[in-house]
Amino acid sequence: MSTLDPAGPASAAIARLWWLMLAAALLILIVTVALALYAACRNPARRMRIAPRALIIGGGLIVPLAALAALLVHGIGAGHSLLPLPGTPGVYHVEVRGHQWWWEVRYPQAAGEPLYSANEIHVPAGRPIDVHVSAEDVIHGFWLPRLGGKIDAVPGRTTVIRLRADRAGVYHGVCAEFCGAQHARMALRLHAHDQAGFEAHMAKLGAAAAAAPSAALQSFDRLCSECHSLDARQRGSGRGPNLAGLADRATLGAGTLRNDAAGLRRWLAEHAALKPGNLMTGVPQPDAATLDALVALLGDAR
Ligand code: HEC
Ligand SMILES: [Cu+2]
Repeated sequence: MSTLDPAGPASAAIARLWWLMLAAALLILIVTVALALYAACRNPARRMRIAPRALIIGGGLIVPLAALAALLVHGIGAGHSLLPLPGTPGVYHVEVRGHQWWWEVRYPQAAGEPLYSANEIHVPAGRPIDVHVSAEDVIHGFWLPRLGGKIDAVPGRTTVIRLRADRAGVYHGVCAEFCGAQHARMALRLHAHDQAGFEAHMAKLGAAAAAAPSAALQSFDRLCSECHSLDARQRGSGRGPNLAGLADRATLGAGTLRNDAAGLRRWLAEHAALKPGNLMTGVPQPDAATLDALVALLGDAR
């Protein structure tokens, strides 16, 4: 998650600014130390004095003004590269909503209903992505360090950040604004695919959950559907992450556990202890047979 390992134009501009500031700070440090050493080594009788007025005007006005002006020029350039400027062709649009403590993802579709997912965002690589960021409850911070700067997720408004992943790959992110007890367990991932891989992923996500009525599904409806949907085309109540395509996610509980059969079992049995205070509350402990059935149901595609 290093900002110094940029993978897109927005983060590259920020990294350039960082290196520039480091270089300038180092240069100033070296010059200052050299002058101090020079002054210390000189014969005291021949020591040169700088008039106080010159020191104030030079050191207090000219140097900071020059430094701030240089920073401003570069900062404006870097900030500009994060803006969702209109008129850019081929922009892909995705919506991300912060919840305590997970990320809801909504993919508007050119034709048809939007698709919902959570904690992992899939996008095409090499294309500008406008991420429309909002929040359900408190202020969260959307941040994918290798792709761009942070942007606040504010309840009641939508902020937009433009990112681009130059190459296919997985990019990790975190919530960057303290949002309550489990702020540290609010990770997210962005998968950038080539066009074919991206289309395949979205088709898979949108495919009707081949939900043959089963005992597992009945248990799910009874215990879980108040908060979760198993169908990417349905948001459900929005109280919990959409669980369609859960098997394709790397983690459970927004980075709390690895997502495999053992992890799923642990999450269902111990989520309150693993992520204390998380809002999956009041779920009766499923008996062993129900637990097996739910793990099989959610781990389906694995
Ligand atoms: C009261 C609402 C509620 C109920 C009922 C509920 N959950 Fe959850 N569930 C949540 C919330 C909220 C989260 C997100 C927790 C977090 O990461 O902070 C969650 C997370 C999960 C996750 C992790 C998803 C991910 O992508 O990280 C799984 C799996 C899950 N729930 C399964 C279930 C199952 C199975 C049931 C039924 C036995 C159930 N939940 C019942 C609210 C609920
Ligand atoms: Cu948060």
